Amino acid sequence: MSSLKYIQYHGLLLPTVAHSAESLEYAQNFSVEDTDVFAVTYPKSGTIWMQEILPLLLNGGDLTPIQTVVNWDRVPWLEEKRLAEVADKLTSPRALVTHFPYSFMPPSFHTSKAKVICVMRNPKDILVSSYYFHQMATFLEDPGTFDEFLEKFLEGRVLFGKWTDHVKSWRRAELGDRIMFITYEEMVQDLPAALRRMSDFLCCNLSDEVVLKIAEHCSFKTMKANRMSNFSLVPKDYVDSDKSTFFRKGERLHLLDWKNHFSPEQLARFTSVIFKELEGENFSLPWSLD
Ligand code: PPS
Repeated sequence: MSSLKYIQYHGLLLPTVAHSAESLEYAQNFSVEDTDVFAVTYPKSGTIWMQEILPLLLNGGDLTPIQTVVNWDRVPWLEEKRLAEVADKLTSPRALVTHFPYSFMPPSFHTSKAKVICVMRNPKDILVSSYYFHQMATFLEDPGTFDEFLEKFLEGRVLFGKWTDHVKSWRRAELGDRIMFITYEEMVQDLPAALRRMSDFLCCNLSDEVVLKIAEHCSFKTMKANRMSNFSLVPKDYVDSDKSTFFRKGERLHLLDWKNHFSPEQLARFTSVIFKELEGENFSLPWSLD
């Protein structure tokens, strides 16, 4: 694995394009405020979607931020280099995203009342999404064959480590009513209902009309066309759009796309490893893995 494309941070692989020793130190020293809201996602679980949703929930549906500020500055990643550039411009209540496992959160997060929305996605669809992302992103290692990438994923030799470690870390988190869990699949199936749950959790007090307006502006179709969110502003050197695009498919195809990629043997191997890793945990997965 090329040392230029990734850095190791306490055992996690992170792409150097967006992370550095300084950005990670900045994240650890970041002063979390009680009113901050974090969307926590393992990569490819709905991060960019939350960068669209959170500002609208928190500001009552004003479209200005999603139409005028690029997603990575609007709701920055806690761990990425950009945060230091834009932190001063964020207005309260601030929204951030992070791929960090729970134990990597900064000390000020633990002493704050900041809230967390943890978005989980079926790991088989994460794997497929990530596989295509690696083919397209020139700043990431070539994923190899699907079979090779599946092994890397199961062993945690991928960005931000093992999916199971990430999920376990947040499920164990002692955050009480500061954290809510939602699935990417719930959001695809009924976005207004998912937004209502998030809005109630964040005490946003939104009318049904505003929730529907937000759902419309956060639909796959609308986001795919929003140049402030569809990565079309990323320099062409970083993405090879002939290979794939960030918004890969149309609406409901996001569910169960894994069925088009896994062989029966791969499915059996994947399921048995994930089940073994989660053995003894006191939560169950919200989807069937078969
Ligand atoms: S990243 O690189 O970790 O920030 O990626 P992330 O944003 O977490 O996940 C990317 C996948 O989310 C899909 N996506 C959406 N699906 C449905 N509706 C909306 N509005 C939406 N916005 C983003 C995106 O298409 C990626 O999934 P795949 O399966 O690759 O298409």
